[in-house]
Amino acid sequence: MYCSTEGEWLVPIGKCLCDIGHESRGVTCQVCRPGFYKSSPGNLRCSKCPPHSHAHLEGSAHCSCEKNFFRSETDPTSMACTRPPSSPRNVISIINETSVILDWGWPADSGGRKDVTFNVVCKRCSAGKRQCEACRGAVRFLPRPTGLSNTTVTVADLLAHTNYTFEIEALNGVSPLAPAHRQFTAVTITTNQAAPSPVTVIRKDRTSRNSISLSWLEPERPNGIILDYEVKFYEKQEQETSYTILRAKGTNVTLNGLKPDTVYLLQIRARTAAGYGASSRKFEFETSPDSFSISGENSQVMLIAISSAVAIILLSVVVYLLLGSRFCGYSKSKHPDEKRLPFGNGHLRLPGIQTYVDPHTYEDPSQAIHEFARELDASCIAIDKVVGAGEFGEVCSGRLKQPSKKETSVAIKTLKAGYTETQRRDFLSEASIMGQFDHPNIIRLEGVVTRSKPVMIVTEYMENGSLDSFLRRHDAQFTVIQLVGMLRGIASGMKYLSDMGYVHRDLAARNILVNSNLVCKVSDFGLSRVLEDDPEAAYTTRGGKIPIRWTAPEAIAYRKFTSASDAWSYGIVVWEVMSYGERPYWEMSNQDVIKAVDEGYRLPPPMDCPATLYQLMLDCWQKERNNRPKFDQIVSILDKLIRNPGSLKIIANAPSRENMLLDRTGADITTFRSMRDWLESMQTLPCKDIFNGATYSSCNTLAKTSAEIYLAEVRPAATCPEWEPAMGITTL
Ligand code: ACK
Repeated sequence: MYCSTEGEWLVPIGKCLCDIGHESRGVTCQVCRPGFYKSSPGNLRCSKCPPHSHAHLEGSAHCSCEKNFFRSETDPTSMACTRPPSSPRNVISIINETSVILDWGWPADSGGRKDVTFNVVCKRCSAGKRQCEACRGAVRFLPRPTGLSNTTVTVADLLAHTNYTFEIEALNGVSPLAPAHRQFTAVTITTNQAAPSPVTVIRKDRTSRNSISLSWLEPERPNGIILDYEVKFYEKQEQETSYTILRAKGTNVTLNGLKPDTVYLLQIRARTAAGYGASSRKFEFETSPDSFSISGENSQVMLIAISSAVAIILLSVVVYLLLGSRFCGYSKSKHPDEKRLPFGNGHLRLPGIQTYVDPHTYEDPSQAIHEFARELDASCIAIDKVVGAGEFGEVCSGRLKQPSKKETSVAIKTLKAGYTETQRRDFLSEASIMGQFDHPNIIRLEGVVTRSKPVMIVTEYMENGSLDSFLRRHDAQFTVIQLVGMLRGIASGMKYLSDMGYVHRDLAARNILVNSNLVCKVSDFGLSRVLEDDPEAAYTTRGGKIPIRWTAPEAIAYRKFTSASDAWSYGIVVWEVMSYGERPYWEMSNQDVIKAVDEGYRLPPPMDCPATLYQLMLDCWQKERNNRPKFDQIVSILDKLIRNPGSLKIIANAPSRENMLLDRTGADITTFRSMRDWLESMQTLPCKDIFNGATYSSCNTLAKTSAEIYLAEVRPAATCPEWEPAMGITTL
């Protein structure tokens, strides 16, 4: 008996409890058998050790974890032992100038836990050196670099033209217990060139009646070597109707020939090889009302009291000489690069904007090839194996080792023996075209071998080969964001080509190559293709035929190939990607495809295709080519989708995947029907009668919802007003 707090005797009641590691058997307690445990006193039975743990001894209070399995401090003893997750999979990087979106797949093995998070480590690696250093400076991670629960992160404010390696590490609650087993996947990227950031600090050094001297600080992020600055100025009261542009090599300039006592507005922008950066804000300056020169805002104003006319003249002479000698350094006469370009209202075509040169315009084709492609010594190339058959010969993989350069993997297109001079010229024309391009989403030409045989075109090697077969091999294995990332890359490459004035004419998934980082690059820059009459043999690239299923109606009908017809083909590529390499229009004949498309039918959405992406396809397939989105708009739409993954959640599923076409001929025809029905009926009845059908209301509802998201969140309505009325959203 023992005493209570109230001073009364307490009589213990109840019964005996079995100790930890023991269970009650009748009136006795027995030890837990090996493989069983009991972690608290009581009369419960011993429990079997949870998965990945063991208890070799009898009477165990808990089970120990197997090798490489762990229990975190907060895990109950009844929980299975777990291990760190495996590394993230399928990392893709979408580079946009100096930022990169990294997206990856969930680890194959989460280690038996649900608390998986990701950390991203940024390292900067110099090309020559093996070692990388942690990224310094103002690199920004959105939303953050560590503890990410989503499988995507944006890294911004990187340096231009720089190699970075990102280690994406998967962690869970037991990862801190196994620090030696970091499970990460590394991806190495090279940032693109980027235009310089704006000039933010401009200082007025001196003003006179007719001139102003200015200096400014280099932009905070030059992103390359600044070639020159453009200084644009105009009288404030003229409101930019007439302006003058000066180009300056350094960070100062003198504006001469100004009106006295007049307010001028001025903007400066820097130029690098990547083009012009954004203009600075407008700075306001005023010339002096009289012949005195006054030092600038930030310098001390010196007002000299001059009592006699002689003194004024003397001072003016001195100041004139001083300014004159200082300004000479920046004057036109001493700087031939600083040109004065007065313009009225019109536009000014500034240097630095590159356009594509058709190699066929060269009288001598060998001149074009040597202008745009580097001649390689055949001894620098080692061929490893044949990877495919090109139109002119085999395509091989191999290695290129140029003097004082690192060995790189390359693809080698060969020209088969016995070629004619025309075949040789046609074969090499692809290199003349490719050699003019420099973009991360365009296949890069390493060089050509023309002075020995076999004649070869050497390009960067793309480990995953053509996009169509790659997707077929990996059916349903990527996240939507990964697919959109690939599409973004293709659109970015196409934007570059259209900016260069190059029309591809054969954009299709088979002509996109994929590297080991899932970066997609546009390839196949052959000769222009011409439609021939035989509709059944419509596609052999160099045989003068065109790929009907990928080609816009106006290009088929009257060979109107433009960047807008490339946009149509891009819509077909989006369909191919979202259907993992399905053949557009399935087994329909080319003639039937031409007829169906002409009558307003369009491919239906692939299975599980986000409504927003399907809307993009429909926009690319607008009959009126001017209503199709431009590639810069496509890139920005896809960027918005990537940044706003919620916009990909509504699925535009057709009732069934196969043999369905979507009629877009009129606003009242809004249903899906089987293609067989459709083909049969087309021969007998007007389509409209046939298609006024049963599934209208559900499809229409879906169309409305997806269209709302698309309009509200994705499509840049403000920048492309021509999209609005003719979008065909109500006809989905
Ligand atoms: O799908 P693939 O393996 O990828 O088969 C075709 C084949 O050659 C005929 O075009 C492959 N191929 C073409 N260019 C390259 C390249 N730059 N890197 C890797 N494979 C390539 C293509």
